[in-house]
Amino acid sequence: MKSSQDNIYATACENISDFQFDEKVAGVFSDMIKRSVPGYGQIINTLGDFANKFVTQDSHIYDLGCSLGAATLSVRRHIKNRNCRIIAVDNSQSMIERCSENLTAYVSDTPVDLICGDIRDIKIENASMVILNFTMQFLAPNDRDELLAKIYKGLNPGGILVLSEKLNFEDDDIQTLLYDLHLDFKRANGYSELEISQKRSSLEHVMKPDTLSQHEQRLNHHGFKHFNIWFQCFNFASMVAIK
Ligand code: GEK
Repeated sequence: MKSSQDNIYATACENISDFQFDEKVAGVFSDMIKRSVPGYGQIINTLGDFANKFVTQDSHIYDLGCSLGAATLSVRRHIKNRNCRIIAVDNSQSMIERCSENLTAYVSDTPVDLICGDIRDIKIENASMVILNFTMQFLAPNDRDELLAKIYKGLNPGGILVLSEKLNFEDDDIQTLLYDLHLDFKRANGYSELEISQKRSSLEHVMKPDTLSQHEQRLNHHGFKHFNIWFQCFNFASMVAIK
């Protein structure tokens, strides 16, 4: 996947507007997410391993908030069973256009329905795997319950939800420690103090992380029988919940 270097926040802006997944962001997204989310590459690769274990014949796989299609491509490479269909959804037209190009660059027997739409409006049915890879944190907190209820209903018994999110922590010292380690990660990846602080302002009203226990309680409440965190680096985590 080719991508230009992210320097969106490199020059000082007087008014920082709320972060949007627009054409500018879509054009640098691959670089942005790798330099901003610790463990992103490992999570993407492991989604393929989960697909290998959980995707069943004649079932659907949903990639909700698919961006440029990294998770869809990883899953599609690993599906062993026949007659599956991936439904990849994003409400950014710029992301969907680039995602479509990325998907057509590879040959596969598994069809992908690429939908430009809101994940809150998508019907989920006959699913053996649902992926929310750093997407739910962008939904209004009040909409998260309804989305998880719909996902639980649409999953087949034994189906898996992989939920990756930035986390908050109840313990203030841990919050500060892991937050600071993440800032160091961004600095080590070449982001300046100005870029870091302007991006933080742009995300302030747009991305609302939950704590691990909020996730666990919500997933339990909606009926998921098995839950655990399978990956964590600083304040970024990926969780699994099985129906
Ligand atoms: C990856 N999963 O590379 N409906 C549809 N799409 C949405 C909505 C919504 N309500 N809200 C946000 N998005 C990807 C990375 S990025 C995470 C996911 C990040 C989309 C939004 O347009 C964006 O493409 C994606 O969710 C979040 O594995 O940037 O930190």
